[in-house]
Amino acid sequence: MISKSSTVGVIGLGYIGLPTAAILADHGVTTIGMDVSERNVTAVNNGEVPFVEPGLREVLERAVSSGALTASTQTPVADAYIVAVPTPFTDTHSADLSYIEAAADGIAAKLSGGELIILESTSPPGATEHMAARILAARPDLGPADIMVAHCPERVLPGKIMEEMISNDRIIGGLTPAAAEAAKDLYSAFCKGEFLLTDARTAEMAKLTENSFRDVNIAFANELSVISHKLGIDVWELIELANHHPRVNILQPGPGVGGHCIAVDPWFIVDAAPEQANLIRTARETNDAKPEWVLGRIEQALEASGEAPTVALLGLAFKANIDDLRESPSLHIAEKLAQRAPDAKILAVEPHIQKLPAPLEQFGNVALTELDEALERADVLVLLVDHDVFKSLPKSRLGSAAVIDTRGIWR
Ligand code: SAJ
Repeated sequence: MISKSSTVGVIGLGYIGLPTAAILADHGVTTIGMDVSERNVTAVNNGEVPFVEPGLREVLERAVSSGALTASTQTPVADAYIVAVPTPFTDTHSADLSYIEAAADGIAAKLSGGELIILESTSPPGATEHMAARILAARPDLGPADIMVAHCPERVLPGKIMEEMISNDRIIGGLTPAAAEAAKDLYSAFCKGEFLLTDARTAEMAKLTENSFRDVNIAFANELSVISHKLGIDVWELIELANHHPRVNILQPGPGVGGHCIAVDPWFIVDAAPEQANLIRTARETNDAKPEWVLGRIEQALEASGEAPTVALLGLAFKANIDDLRESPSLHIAEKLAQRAPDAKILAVEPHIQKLPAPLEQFGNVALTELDEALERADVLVLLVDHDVFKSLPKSRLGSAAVIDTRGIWR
């Protein structure tokens, strides 16, 4: 039985694992975080957050200084484990389960029987069963009845993780009903949302479904923006008007869909049922094609502004008010533009980072630039991310530059 006196090992101290570990510890549960990165582990033990997430630093500092949270590069002995490692996709859009497998191997070596093992990483259908089988294969002395395994997908929104981790409802899919109940006990330590118990496969698919739903809706908005541009219609006004209908709720177009979730998860469904997942695949392709459409518009504007133009790209993160560049369409646009317009000077403005991201370093024509300087120098201004600092700019600051606003903030 998992109780407040249990020790919990959190495997992977990234965007999800670290907030989970900090919140668990802050609610009095002895928590040991494990990460393969020595740098991350040292940062956590010093109460420092290695990435931007509002509110996390305060909770982490409390958790570490109370002694409830420690971090290590070794998998700890614990009563329960939460696995929160990445599940990237391969070149063929299949899920890469190698991080889950490595976590399973580390945990297997520490088990004595009776432990609860929760997979939180977003996973294709069957991944939880795969993780359990891998653990049991490494420990022939244990049988399926000796461990409890569940999938509890995280559904928090980056930028609001600290609130949503506590208030969101939680889907809990057990390989057995007892495993689901044990996981519910563990999350009860801090989660105030409703617990929705099911089997592991349905839980895996529920998480993928939520993100695919959002991807399809954004693809609809992105397609509308391309159609509206052709027809000379303001897509943001169009969507605002349509959304006044009581049963219409269209999301917002942008430069494409990024991040490690919505741009990735629908592919796991396509990979699991390629013949059936037509709409989901088309939505992914529509969103993936949007950066190229934006690039075309930038190239036209550069041509119109004569020789050796200066272009400012406002925002590189995958969405507003964070520093996360994973699968970022804005970063992709910056990279492609640097390649395709060697004569242009590219000023990349990203207030949330201090250093030009590695993929842009190889180009001599890109510089990380302060907003004020970029506004002063740009012939073409491209708004890629709706960071608050850009939203609060008065229109008068845009000067005489040609403006391409992919988020509709300066209409
Ligand atoms: N985006 C648009 N238009 C919109 C909304 C988003 O273009 O109207 C773009 C964003 O700019 C970004 C991408 O979509 O590039 C994804 O951003 P997001 O805010 O929609 O989602 P994430 O990836 O930060 O978080 C999602 C959330 N899922 C849902 O809302 C269904 C979150 O709850 C999940 O926990 C998270 O994925 C995850 O980890 O799976």
